[in-house]
Amino acid sequence: MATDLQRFMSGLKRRNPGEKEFHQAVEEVAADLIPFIKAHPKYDELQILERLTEPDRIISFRVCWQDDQGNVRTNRGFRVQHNNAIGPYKGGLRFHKSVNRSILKFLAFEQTFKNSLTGLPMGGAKGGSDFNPKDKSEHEIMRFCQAFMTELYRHIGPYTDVPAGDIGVGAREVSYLFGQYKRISNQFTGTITGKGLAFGGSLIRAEATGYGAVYLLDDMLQAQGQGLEGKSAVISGSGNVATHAAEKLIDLGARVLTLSDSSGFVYDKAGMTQEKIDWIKDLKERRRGRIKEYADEFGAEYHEGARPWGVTADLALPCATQNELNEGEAKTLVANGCIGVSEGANMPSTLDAIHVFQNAGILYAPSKAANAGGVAVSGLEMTQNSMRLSWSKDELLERLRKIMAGIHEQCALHGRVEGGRVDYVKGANVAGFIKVADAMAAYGVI
Ligand code: NDP
Ligand code: 2IT
Repeated sequence: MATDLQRFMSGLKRRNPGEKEFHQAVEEVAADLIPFIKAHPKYDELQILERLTEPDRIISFRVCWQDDQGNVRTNRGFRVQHNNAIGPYKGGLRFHKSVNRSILKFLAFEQTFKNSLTGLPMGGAKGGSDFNPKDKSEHEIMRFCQAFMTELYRHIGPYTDVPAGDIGVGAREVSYLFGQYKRISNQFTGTITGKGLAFGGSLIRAEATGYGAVYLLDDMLQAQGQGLEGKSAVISGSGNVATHAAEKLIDLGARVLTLSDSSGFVYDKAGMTQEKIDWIKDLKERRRGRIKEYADEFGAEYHEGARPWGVTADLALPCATQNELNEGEAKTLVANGCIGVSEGANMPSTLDAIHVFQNAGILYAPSKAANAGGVAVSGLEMTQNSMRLSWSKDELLERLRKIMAGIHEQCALHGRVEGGRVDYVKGANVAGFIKVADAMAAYGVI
């Protein structure tokens, strides 16, 4: 006989054919929520889970621009406005050749739970384009951002939907997007976060996702009477999230052994330092180079076409992309003595990999909890924009630290399982759900 979860998933798959990333994200959440809803039937009567797995709306549009040779190029742009029960839609924009509806639907769905966990009034959304920024000139990137915003601007606003960055959308792209938004709308509002400090941006927004993922790991270790000091860590990615996670780990006394990009990973047995991380930030942000150059510069090992999960370490932080850590790799990490995983990326572990971590009983912080620091400081950027004031670095670090501690507390409250252990997946799913579900219930059938 089919279980409730199987029945729910077969309906979802029928309604959303071929969207495998979306199916995966929903299955992880539904596995925890279906039993929770059974115990709290009011959510069932109101069909909250059914409604929460259907985005409020999906906007898809053509983006036409001209390359440096004058050729006309066409890309597809999207905004998935998933749920605004507890605040304006909020979530990043991703520019990557792999972007499609399924990927943005999974990201927007996850964002709704993540934003709820921060305790700030933000709904969930995600957007982006299949535009590949890698082989494009600065001028091409600017023209693309302007063309993209020329269509997106009518769907967003400070009380409607507030985009930000994600893969392929960093400070440069956010600036071009915001500049075009301001120009067309003729309004200076906080409609995008991750802005430059000169035009309404917030201190520590760039650092927040990586730092937050490390703070949560620290809280999980501390709850077991342990700490980060002296622990070794493997990290994937070398972008915004990965470099700032590395920076905070080093700051708190851990040893960072690896970083990667889509071509391969570097293994620095001597351990990375703040100077080396600064070098990588310059390599990636300004020079737009490849991680291999790190190995040449600092005499580290380079493993072409491979991921770092085979390197022995106490901690693992996947900070690149979805499904970058599979079941076999999870088993290797556990067999090599890994005791803690914190997901800087969104949905980096496959469902089977998650089950390996859960069955091994190691500390595992799922992405919707672990990487919530980024959107949390985006929320604080919105607050500062509304007040027309800016907080200091210390004030923001303190607020971020408290928000991550609050997420740890909520996970512990809702994720306690037999034997006193905390299942952070269950905790994050249930805690994130309750606030959104109660708001939806209060509105009636809409
Ligand atoms: P960046 O664009 O700054 O960096 C992305 C990194 O991941 C690069 O090293 C990139 O390598 C690597 N990467 C991207 N796609 C792939 C792929 N298909 N296979 C292997 N490696 C890949 O992005 P961010 O650091 O901002 O984002 C990283 C992750 O963190 C994403 O999952 C994002 O959704 C998530 N996240 C980001 C937040 C933020 O505030 N920026 C907030 C919360 C989550 P290469 O250059 O070779 O492509
Ligand atoms: O996945 C994410 O949480 C982000 N890319 C950040 C979203 C935001 O609005 O800052």
